[in-house]
Amino acid sequence: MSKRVVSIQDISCLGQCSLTAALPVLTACGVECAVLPTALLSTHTGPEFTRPFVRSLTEDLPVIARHWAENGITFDAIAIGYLGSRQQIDLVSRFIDQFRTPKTLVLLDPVMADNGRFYSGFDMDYARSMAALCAKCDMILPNLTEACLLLGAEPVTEGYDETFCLTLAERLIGLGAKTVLLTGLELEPCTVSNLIYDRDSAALVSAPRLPGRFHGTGDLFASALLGRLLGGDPLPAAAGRACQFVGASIANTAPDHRYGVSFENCLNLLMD
Ligand code: PXL
Repeated sequence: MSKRVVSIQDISCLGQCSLTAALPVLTACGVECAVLPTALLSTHTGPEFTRPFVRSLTEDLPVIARHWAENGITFDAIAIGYLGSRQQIDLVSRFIDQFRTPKTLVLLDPVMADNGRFYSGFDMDYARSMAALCAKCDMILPNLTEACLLLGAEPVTEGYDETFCLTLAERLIGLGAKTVLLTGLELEPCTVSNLIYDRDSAALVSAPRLPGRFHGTGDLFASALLGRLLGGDPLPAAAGRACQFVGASIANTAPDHRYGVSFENCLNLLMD
């Protein structure tokens, strides 16, 4: 029987990110993907587009959750991505309390910043609420900027080394998550590394860094990682497979396609 995940994040109608990435990726991994859309946006908020139309679905989240609870629905995993407000963080926190069972894996990508800066609409108050949500999660997947902001520190973007990342990961474990996966690190030239860290072990999963900056790769990585984990891969293998999938998707993207990556022809890499 396939596993069931609920993916909690916005639906950007166009943009190859958030739910339009999670649904196909988790499905390719053989996982049933239910969705709890937190907002409807005409596109993502990246600089490739003008300001998008946004309809918040905040009020609808508890109604949907209540209906699921009424029908006895449970989830093997709860995957949290881009959220729009501190109120939504609180609602997601309650959703975890309502739906977590002893076997549920709760995975949080604290999407709010990259390259040393908050994305549009986020600030330190939001980062503090996100840090509190980490305590309820089994695994968190911040990039380096998000990791610093979760800890209330100035974002670091260059001149760091593995020791610095290990210290950061140790401090993030202090927020309460069992496993930290620090994504998108540049520890060597032309290489992208992910640091997997928990109380007992630390491992680096690395791949060649492809030139350019691409939107939505973090969302694709998070869903591929979760899909492979639920498919039975051990964490380092799942991270390796997710890295390979994202790398191939970037390589498959035409240079003039700026707003996302063309991952569709690479989904086969995630299948058994
Ligand atoms: O890819 C992360 C993401 C998801 N959803 C929306 C975004 C972003 C990043 O900017 O704007 C709406």
